[in-house]
Amino acid sequence: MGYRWNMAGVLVEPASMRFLIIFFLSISLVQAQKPNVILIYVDDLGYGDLGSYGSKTIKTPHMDRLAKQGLRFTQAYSTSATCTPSRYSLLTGTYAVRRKDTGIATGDASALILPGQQTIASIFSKAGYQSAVIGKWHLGLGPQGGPNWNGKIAQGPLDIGFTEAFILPATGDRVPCVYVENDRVVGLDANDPIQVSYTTKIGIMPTGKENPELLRMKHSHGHDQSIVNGVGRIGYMQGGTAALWKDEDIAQRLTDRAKSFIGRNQRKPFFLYFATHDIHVPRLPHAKFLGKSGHGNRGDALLQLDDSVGQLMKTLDSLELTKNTIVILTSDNGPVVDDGYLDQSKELLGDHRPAAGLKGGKYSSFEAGTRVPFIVSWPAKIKQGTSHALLSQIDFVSSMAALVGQKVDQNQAKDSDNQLAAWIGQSKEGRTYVIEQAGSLAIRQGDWKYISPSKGAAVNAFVNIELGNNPADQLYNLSHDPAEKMNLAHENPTKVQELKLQLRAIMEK
Ligand code: NG6
Ligand code: CA
Repeated sequence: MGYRWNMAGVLVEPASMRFLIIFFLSISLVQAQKPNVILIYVDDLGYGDLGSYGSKTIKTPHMDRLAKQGLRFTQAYSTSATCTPSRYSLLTGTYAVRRKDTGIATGDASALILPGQQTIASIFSKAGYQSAVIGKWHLGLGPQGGPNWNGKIAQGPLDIGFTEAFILPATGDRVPCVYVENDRVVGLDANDPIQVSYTTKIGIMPTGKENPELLRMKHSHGHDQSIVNGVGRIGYMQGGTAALWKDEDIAQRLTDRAKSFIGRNQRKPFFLYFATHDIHVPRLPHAKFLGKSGHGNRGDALLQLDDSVGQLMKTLDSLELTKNTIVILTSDNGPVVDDGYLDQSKELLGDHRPAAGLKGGKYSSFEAGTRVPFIVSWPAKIKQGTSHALLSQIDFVSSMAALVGQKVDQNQAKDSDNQLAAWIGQSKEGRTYVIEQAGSLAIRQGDWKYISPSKGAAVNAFVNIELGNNPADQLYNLSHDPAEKMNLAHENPTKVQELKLQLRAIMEK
């Protein structure tokens, strides 16, 4: 007497039945409570570009709301001062500098992360998350020899753990200027196949070099190959006319796609890697934003970016997902004003200070190259405030794995530590050191920063940025000298030696 059928069709006594019910209930509660994660990975956003990081002239209310409802970090770093290596490290948890082929990728590069390799997406997927990448990819696609633009593109985001992808293959200024959805170019006409070359001119599309009169936005350096939508790009392409993106629509197209992903997955846990094209060049914001910042196209692109973030937040609000969604907003590298197009950003910069007084910028080993805004919002768990913990994006993989209870294969995520407690404000301590990759390799440990010797140019005259390359050792004390003006290497040979050895030991790991 008293025995019942359980859900699996097995006869059990009432006490065990109660236990089973509680067990299944708690499992489903845990399921229900799994937080969603949105990583907003902005392109080329500087430490001083947001109101919440000191910008006075360009208004960024939505990103500031994120900062206000969450934690704003002051000492957080991307791993590199350019895009491809930062993204590689972010997604894999291994410093890109360990590989020779992770410099800025061309638009026809083959996949840098191979099928089956562990990534943050594969970890989220294992934890039962839907995971999408929407936006800029720039990590190569396809097997050796590059992707097949006219068929199924093998070796893409779907092969490394993402359940859905809607991407720009490389950057806005690199051909092919088309979207890829999952593993196919969107809107491609089979009778007008795409060809791409990064070595020789192909096809009949005019180039910026030969036909500058056809350009609606002139380049200041580079960007004089195929003209797409009146803008010179890097690389040559032919065909794919029906599939070409419209630069002015990119932000909204990506935002709409992200909103739809959130809407479709509102009842499942999801991970959204939202990698904006803004505020990278070419900066061609929608007419709604053009001329609105008073600071040229870079400022206008910031307004557009803020609007995209606002739309995502509104979507979360309306679906009542805000509370249990972790939103992280950060950047792949520091700021650059003229990155190759004459778009009035330099002329109208005015008092805006994209790097907030830090030295250098994009491409640089100095602080502005990699110290970036970093905001984490999670209303259900995180107290508002500011954290000075030392953070690196290299820890995204291990920290998020810890969040969702997944094991990390440390052989594959060699450099990633679990820093979840610091990321969600439960600890004031972050890492003891960070590695910064640019023309030379730097290490920051506490307040000390050591930049290893490099023979590269000291200044990139095109972008007007001090790169931090120096044939001699450089040592700075960031608490006394945040702008890295005084090289203290001579006076502190012991510190130089200590950091040099530490850097070597980490790289030999
Ligand atoms: C540089 C481009 C620059 C930008 C950068 C990559 C020239 C002269 N400059 O080579 O415009 O595309 O590569 O930026 O071509 S990143 O943010 O994707 O790393
Ligand atoms: Ca970038």
